[in-house]
Amino acid sequence: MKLTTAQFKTDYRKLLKTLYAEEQDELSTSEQFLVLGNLVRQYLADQWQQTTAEYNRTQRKQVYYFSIEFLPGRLLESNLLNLGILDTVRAGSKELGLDFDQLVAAEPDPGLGNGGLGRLASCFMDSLASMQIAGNGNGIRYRYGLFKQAFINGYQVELPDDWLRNGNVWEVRKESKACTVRFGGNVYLRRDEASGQLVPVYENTQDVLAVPYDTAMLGYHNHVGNTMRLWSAELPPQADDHYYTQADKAAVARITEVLYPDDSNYDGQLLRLHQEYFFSSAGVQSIIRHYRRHQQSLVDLGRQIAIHINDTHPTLVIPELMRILLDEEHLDWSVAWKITTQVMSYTNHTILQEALEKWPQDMLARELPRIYQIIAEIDRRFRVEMTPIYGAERVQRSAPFGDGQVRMAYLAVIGSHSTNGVAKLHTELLQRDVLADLYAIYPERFNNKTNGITLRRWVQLANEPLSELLDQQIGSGWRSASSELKTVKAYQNDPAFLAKLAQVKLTNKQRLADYVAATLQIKIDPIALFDVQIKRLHAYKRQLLHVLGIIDLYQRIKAAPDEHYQARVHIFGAKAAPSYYYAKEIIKLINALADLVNHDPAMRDRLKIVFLPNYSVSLAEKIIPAADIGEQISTASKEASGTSNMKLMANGALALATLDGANIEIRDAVGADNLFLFGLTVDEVYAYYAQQNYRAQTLYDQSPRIRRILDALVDGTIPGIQTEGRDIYDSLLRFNDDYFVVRDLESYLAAQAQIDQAYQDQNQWQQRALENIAFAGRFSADKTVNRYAEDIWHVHHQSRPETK
Ligand code: 4GP
Repeated sequence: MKLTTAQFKTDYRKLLKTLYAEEQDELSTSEQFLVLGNLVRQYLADQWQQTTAEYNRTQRKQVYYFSIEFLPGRLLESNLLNLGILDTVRAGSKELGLDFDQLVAAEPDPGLGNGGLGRLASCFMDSLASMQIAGNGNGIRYRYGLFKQAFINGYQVELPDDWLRNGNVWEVRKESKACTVRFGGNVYLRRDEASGQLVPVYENTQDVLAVPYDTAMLGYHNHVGNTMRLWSAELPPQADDHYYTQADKAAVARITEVLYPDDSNYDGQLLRLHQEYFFSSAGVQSIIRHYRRHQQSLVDLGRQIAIHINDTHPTLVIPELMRILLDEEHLDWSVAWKITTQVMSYTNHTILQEALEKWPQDMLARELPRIYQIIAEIDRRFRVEMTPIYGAERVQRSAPFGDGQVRMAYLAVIGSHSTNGVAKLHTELLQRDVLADLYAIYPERFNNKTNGITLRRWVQLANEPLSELLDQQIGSGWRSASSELKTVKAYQNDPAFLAKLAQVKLTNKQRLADYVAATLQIKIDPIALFDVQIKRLHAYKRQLLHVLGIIDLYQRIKAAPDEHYQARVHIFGAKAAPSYYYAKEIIKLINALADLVNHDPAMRDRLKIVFLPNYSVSLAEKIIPAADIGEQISTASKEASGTSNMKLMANGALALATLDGANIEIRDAVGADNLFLFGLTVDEVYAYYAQQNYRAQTLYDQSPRIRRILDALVDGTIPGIQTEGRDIYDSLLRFNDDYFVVRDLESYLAAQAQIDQAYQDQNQWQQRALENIAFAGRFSADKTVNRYAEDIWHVHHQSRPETK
């Protein structure tokens, strides 16, 4: 859009007066943010309204991306960037005497997700709009986000994340578009006298009103404003014959009160089931209602809408759509089923057994009786159809019902036309292992869609110094067409350019160092190598391996203080699920080690450990541009894809990585010389499983170095971890190290030694960083959503947005 600084200033002053009727300097930073946010809301309104109107007018096929988590990050800057007025507003703010960076920081960062899965959903929202795909988000408006993490005495404590405290400038409440979602009660089918059709009769249900809150998702310089719709649970309006009490109100509000704080882990609680059905049902109802307003026949539904199931949490959209088509639209089962499978598609995000959702059949029958009946019929028909072809055993292993439970991933595969994994290796493992029986039955449904990230947020916004350097060197075309990043490779032998690249990294490291000094009072030197691991705390992601590597370095410096060591700062960001005891012990270990190392004069200028609390999208934006090394060190096979690996490479960090998830594809893109690989391969891990011949204790007995490192957990080297140190030590030796930490330790240390060596030659290091940046376009979410659009959703898209 077009905006002059003068116009912006006038608009800001006017709105400030309307909203607060006060002088500018009376407002707090947070209030100033609210004025600016509201103003940007006004600026984007045209674009948003016109897109919605255009979708209604042209009846383009719509994609609905259902996800129980979204992690959009702060929206002020990204909306300004997408509108093309970031520089103008920044300059105007300055002239108004506002501290723009402070206003940006005053925006709450919506923590409506745990990690990769939720952030991927938001990267996709951004790319859908930028690729001009008619894509809508559908999720839950949690009153409280994921907890705020603080450390007390090195232990994680969880504080409420009251992100809506000052309201949310970006959302619009649309009570007129509310839906009713039914829980519990009894249901039976009765033949309607007049029409002769079977209709369900519900008794004693608990009805909950789902109220949507819409947020605009803007495309980059293309005048598109898509919508992310988040649902909030409320009581239905008071009826004459029924009164609700305060307690009723609180019970209903609980459904959307708080996000389940668990990543890659399944927690089969009733409230979670309610959340899942709540947003699935409300979403599908509103889609069909909207569709019905514009279309006569439902037979075309599969050509007009696509519903995407992001992990199994929204799988109940399948029986819910069947319910509407059968009970309300009176279609035959076979017609309804054909439409449903045509509409639905599913992404799996993890192969961890503990993360595969299964609901007890009796719980589902009690809580959602009609939905249960429909799933039972899906199960019955699946068995009838497949048993003669595939045999009873395979069908029993892969049907929706099994062991008294409803297996949600199986239901998702059976009730949709597409199932995808999120990296090549992950998709292979789904086919070979986790979903092998269903793959044998429906091979044509399986496909891979390697994850991607939006470079707009993760480079343009997070790393302005790099963006400006790229503009100078290769022009700004890369900002809308990420494949143009490749052209920067032409400068890999240009020492002047490499020096500038090094300077950019240093600037970012200084910025992070300032932030660390201000928040943690730890002084770190930007000249040191910054080695970063940022992700949820989980045993399979192996933060422990990283910690053991640091213990090794600490011990080596202690033993030979006069040697030369590459100065290092190890940076962590990680939340642990509140009930994940082991993960919390690792947090305590990291903090205790940090305490020891950061106060030891022998470590000064050589080794520092920084554990930044409350890892979030906005913290990631600070850390990633400053990283020299990004650790992606999961046990091979366990990390479905990873996405911080892509963000880090795009910012010129080199990966220290196992051959897991998308790391393999990153290696293929940049070449094995431009990252540091180590550790067991998937085949080796699977061979250990098959032969059951892994013994961590033997490795400990054989290697003095491993012994010295592990002993530090229990011999008092690190003060304050008597319990934690012992538990972790036991997990490795007594309980035989589920994630092969000990097995990979020496190979990890060797890779770290290579890194130290490589870092000495800064020219070559920058060449490698350049190579990573140049190939980051391959992992642009724009490309990923285009592949979804073509192969799965079959929707019209534009592969290159017009730039205005
Ligand atoms: C994550 C996977 O662990 C990660 O490898 C992947 O990159 C990400 O999804 C996006 O596909 N899974 C979760 C989860 O966040 O809750 O299962």
